[in-house]
Amino acid sequence: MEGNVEESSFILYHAPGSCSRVTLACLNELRADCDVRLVDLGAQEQQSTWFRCLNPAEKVPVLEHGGRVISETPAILYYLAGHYPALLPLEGNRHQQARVISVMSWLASGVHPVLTRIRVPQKFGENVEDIREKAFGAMAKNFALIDRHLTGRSWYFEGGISAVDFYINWIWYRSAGGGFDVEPYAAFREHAQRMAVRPGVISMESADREYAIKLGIAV
Ligand SMILES: N[C@@H](CCC(=O)N[C@@H](CS)C(=O)NCC(=O)O)C(=O)O
Repeated sequence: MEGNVEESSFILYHAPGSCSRVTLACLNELRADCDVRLVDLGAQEQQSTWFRCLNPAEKVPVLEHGGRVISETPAILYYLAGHYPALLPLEGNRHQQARVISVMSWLASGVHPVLTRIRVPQKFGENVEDIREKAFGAMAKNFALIDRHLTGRSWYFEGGISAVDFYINWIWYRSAGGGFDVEPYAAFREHAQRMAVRPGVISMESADREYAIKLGIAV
């Protein structure tokens, strides 16, 4: 049952280092009232009964708001934009709105799974080196597309910084940390430099270091 949605604060189920950093950084940038609940992926807490009740797909992030539960990063960002319109440029016509959904869907379904193969290739087979090599090749194509799009612009969409900038920034950070060579992508690198000084990113990174310490893991 839904509580008083408008007066409720957000609850984010988050795992340090994971894609829930995108939502966390956005919430921090917006200075939204948010309670973070940690999910220990290393201890398979995403498979626990309590977490499965929130998300049977066993994935973070999950956002709870006034009793409403939302999973999947694009859906969460879309929901948050209903409360914070500056988060996504959704005020245009149906085609412009579809473009925003299209980019987020591509990041979630076309780019993130490649990143998972770079970071945890052992999930996908025994020939770990081969899986990583192929994923590096696929990620190079994704980076080239993002880099080309960012060339000559500061942010992904013309109107200014949006949730998509936080989303691609997480992909940059996780790819670089996973050994992918980010150097050839100058426009994307400059974007990462701009993102590194955003208040939402700075506070998210500092909080996430603390969360990781709490769970005894490295991010
Ligand atoms: N499509 C989902 C993917 C979420 C996802 O893959 N989350 C990872 C962390 S980055 C996770 O919870 N993994 C736990 C598992 O696979 O067991 C989204 O965009 O939110």
